[in-house]
Amino acid sequence: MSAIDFRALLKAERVASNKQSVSEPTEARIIQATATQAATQASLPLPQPPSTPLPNSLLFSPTTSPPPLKPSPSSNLSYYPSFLTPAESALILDTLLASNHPWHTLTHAKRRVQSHDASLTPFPPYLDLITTALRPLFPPTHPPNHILINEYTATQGIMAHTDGPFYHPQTCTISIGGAALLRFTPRLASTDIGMHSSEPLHEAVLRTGSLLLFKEEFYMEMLHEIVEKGEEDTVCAGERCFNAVEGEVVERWYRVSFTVRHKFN
Ligand SMILES: O=C(O)CCC(=O)C(=O)O
Repeated sequence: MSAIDFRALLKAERVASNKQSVSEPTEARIIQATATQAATQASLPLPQPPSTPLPNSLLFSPTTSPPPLKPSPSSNLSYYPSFLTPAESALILDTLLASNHPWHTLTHAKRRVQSHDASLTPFPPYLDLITTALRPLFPPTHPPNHILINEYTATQGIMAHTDGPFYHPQTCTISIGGAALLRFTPRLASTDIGMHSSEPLHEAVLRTGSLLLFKEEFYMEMLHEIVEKGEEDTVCAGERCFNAVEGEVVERWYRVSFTVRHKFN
């Protein structure tokens, strides 16, 4: 799999899982990521070959697409609400679910992950579309060359962690499916991966089709996490959530994220 910090994240999730007094609910993945009700269905996604061919490029361009939403707390946190069109999102999700790239199911967190390292194997064409569109947002010396794909049910999250020193300190997260609230919490020391976090410093709602880019202090000095939830919604309140209105309800359901980085070789 990928870098050492990813292993640390798995370990942290295992520790947290062992602390839980109740077993995780038996969750199933969802057939149609475009149907909200599907979030409660107990059925596995059926791999479906995409109905249309891949385009030559995504519509997104940092110069012609709408600029990142302002105001954000820092220029090192940028939210692009429309990185993918609904048609592009559906095509990318279908291609992902129909691909034969191996998934790794996390033993305790239960979600499925895929790792793609272009320094080992070229990206498949549908991921090339994403990295090509993102390339202008990365320094030319550190182009995107690594993608981690996380698949979540409505109740799953990801423990507080940093992405670690094996990558250029910039992460791009693209979301398809349900929304999620990404919380940035203080990082106390380099060994804090997986520790219970204190109050979030900042939050960002990750909606379908969006791109969140964070770097520098958001990468180096803060942990990020998506809290594990029951079926209830998350309420995003207060000034710390820069891209939601106060009190906005964030609907959690089936979600896939693509986290794109430059991995040092
Ligand atoms: O699902 C997300 O948006 C976050 C994923 C993440 O934090 C990671 O891959 O390190």
